[in-house]
Amino acid sequence: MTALAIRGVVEGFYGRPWTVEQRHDMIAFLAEIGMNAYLYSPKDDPYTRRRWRDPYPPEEAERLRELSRVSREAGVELWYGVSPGLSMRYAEPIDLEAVRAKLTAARALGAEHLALFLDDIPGRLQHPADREAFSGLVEAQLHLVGEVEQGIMADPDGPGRPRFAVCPTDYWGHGDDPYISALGSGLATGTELFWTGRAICSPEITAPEAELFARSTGRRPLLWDNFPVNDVAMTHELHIGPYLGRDPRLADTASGIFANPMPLAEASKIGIASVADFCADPRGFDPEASWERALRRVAGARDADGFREFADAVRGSAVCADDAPRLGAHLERFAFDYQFASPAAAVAELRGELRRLAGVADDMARLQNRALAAEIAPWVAQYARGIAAVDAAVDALEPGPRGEPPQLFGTARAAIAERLAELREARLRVFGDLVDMFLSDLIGEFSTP
Ligand code: 14T
Repeated sequence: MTALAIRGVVEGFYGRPWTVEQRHDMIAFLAEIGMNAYLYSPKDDPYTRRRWRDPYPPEEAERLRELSRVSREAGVELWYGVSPGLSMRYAEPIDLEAVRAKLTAARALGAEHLALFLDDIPGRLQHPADREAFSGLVEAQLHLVGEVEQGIMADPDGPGRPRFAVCPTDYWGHGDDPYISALGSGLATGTELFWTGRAICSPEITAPEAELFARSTGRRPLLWDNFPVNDVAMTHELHIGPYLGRDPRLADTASGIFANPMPLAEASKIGIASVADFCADPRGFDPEASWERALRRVAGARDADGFREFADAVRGSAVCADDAPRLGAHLERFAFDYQFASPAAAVAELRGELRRLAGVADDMARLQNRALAAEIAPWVAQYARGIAAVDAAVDALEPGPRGEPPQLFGTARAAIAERLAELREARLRVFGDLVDMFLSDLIGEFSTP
């Protein structure tokens, strides 16, 4: 059993950063599930990115110091990442010094390891002086990285032996694209290089891909896994499904994994717990079994079964394509039985199931884990709306003789069309496309009369 060396969470999403309490609670959770790293770099902490040059004011500095104390006591290594790329002038000594000062300050506040993030910034040099001084982005960035490597990482007076990781500007891709190959080849030996896989949110990350990355960059990738993150264009999704598509052989071909979570800290624990399982033993990892355990761990034994039922409707994510398989099976059964067995019995059976699911929705408001209940509330409301809409639709059917597919007409059709419009308006993704397609079919949305 080979565990990955670096196993952790990067608070690296866009949106409201976690609160101090959520962060401390998360560190305790990481320790509990066997992770060993927490990387602080919320995109919307002004001092990591937009105002990266500014030092932390005393109060915020104190928070970082406290975070390092909490981490140390838990046995979780604190990393700090700065993102200077939005306004960096690579040829400007003052800016190089400012990056160094920021990272030095982070170490002084207790961060053990450091990271330089160059993601989501202009892909071309913006300042005329930079274009003059460097052949291109790679050369400019290597100049900056070199300063940090020599300035801080080689500091004989600094405490401990820090690790250093770079997030490149092209942080996803095949692993041997010209930018990443050139950047990787220019880094110092021990410097870690982040990679999110083939895509930003990669459905799969395979060992051959990681090997290609390693060959072209001179180092195994440090995986920045954009799971269960739901920021930017994904804010209408709740990512509490299973962790799929990670090659067991990454045990030998990656240097570690940082999972990038959701702004919803409590709900993120589900995905994070499965990433921890994978990191502990990639070859023995069973995604579905790990998921079931994670759901139980976070929701608690009392609520586990109901929560499992709800979670089935929001399994989908970049790594998981099967949305709501349980309701899906019932709807498939219904469509078949309505047409080929007994329409009335098919309606009765589906309505029974829907009544059960409506009960699950009610239970979700009463979860013992209150933080979890609050975070998932918008999706639970959408879940309840979806179930109510399907129930209303099926109730309005007038089952005739067998052989006819279910169809709604007249005022019933109009009423369900309205519910469908409401579901779409809410935009929250629950049941994947399942309920939408079911209702759309019943009202014959796209069939010409
Ligand atoms: F650094 C990277 F590895 C990375 O993933 N950067 C960001 C990350 O902070 C964010 O949470 C994640 C998921 O949205 O993806 C990157 O951010 C993006 C990616 C986009 F495609 C932001 C906007 C995009 F259009």
